[in-house]
Amino acid sequence: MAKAFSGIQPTGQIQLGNYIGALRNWRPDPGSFYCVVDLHSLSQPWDPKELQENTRSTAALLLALGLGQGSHVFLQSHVQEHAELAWILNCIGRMGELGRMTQFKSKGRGHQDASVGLFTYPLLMASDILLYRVEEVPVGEDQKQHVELTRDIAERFNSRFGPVFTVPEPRIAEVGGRVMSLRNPLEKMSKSDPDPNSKILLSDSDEVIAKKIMTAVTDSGREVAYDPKEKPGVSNLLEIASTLSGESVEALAARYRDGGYGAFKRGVAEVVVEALRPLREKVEALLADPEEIDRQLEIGRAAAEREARPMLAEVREAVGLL
Ligand code: AQP
Repeated sequence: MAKAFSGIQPTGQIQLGNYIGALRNWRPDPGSFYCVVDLHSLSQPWDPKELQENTRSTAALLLALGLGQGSHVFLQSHVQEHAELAWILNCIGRMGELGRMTQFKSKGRGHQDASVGLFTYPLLMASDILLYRVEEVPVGEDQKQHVELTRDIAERFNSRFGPVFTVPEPRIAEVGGRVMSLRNPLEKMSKSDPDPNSKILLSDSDEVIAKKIMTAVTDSGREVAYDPKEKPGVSNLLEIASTLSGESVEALAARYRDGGYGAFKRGVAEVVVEALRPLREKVEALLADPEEIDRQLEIGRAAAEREARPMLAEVREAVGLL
């Protein structure tokens, strides 16, 4: 049982890709830490009130998934060691390697008004991970490059100052590591996509989920087949249904092959609705009791600090801070 760390940004409401690519693979093992990375979400323009709401609802989701039992759930900004280690790692990371991060290239490069935080946030992410001496980081495919950067930073630090950090591995699901937009299956599904029909939110009602899937962009032809290159829209829906039902994409494709896209989409919608409903109901119940959310986050904060404090003290000593 490997110790794991992962985080999720409260940059909006959580979408199905976050769930399939990441949250579903977070295991409530002792010694694992899961975090709402609220500081990361300041790297893009934000509304303070919305940030508060999204932070609370994201925390409620992690708690509803049972990650506060066994493992620990907390808010990044509640544990100050993250920000301090981030500064030290900012002095270890290099401009060139951060400039190669594809997320920065797509969201920030060439934009003079992009925040400096958007450029340096992978080093805050490295700090999040390295504070907890974990072996694994379960993430979606889009975050793999940042975990690889974390490994490079940890190795560089260790070779310069001694064996302080555990070097973690990314853990990425074989199917569902990159769920695509329902409106453009060549782009990943994203919280911040302004088109509400591009993404399924975990808070969407049964009816809204079904409607979004029925209107998802599919491909030319009529045949349901798994072929991400030629049929990216259908293949995306097959992957979504497969991860949530446990049936292989091949078995699902065989079942719906000649029945037309309508019957296929109805089948996918049913799987998604049934998978998300119990989770949505648990989140709604928790959100009705914000004090309980705060109580559980406080327990998580204390557990996280017990790990992060001695780790940061070791780093400070290694780099020569008095
Ligand atoms: N479409 C996706 N398919 C599979 N995994 C995904 N993840 C995100 N989108 C998909 C994974 O979800 C975890 C949390 O993501 P994040 O909050 O750190 O930010 P992100 O990767 O930038 O996700 P979004 O939804 O696209 O947010 P915005 O719009 O704010 O940029 C990560 O493990 C991520 O890989």
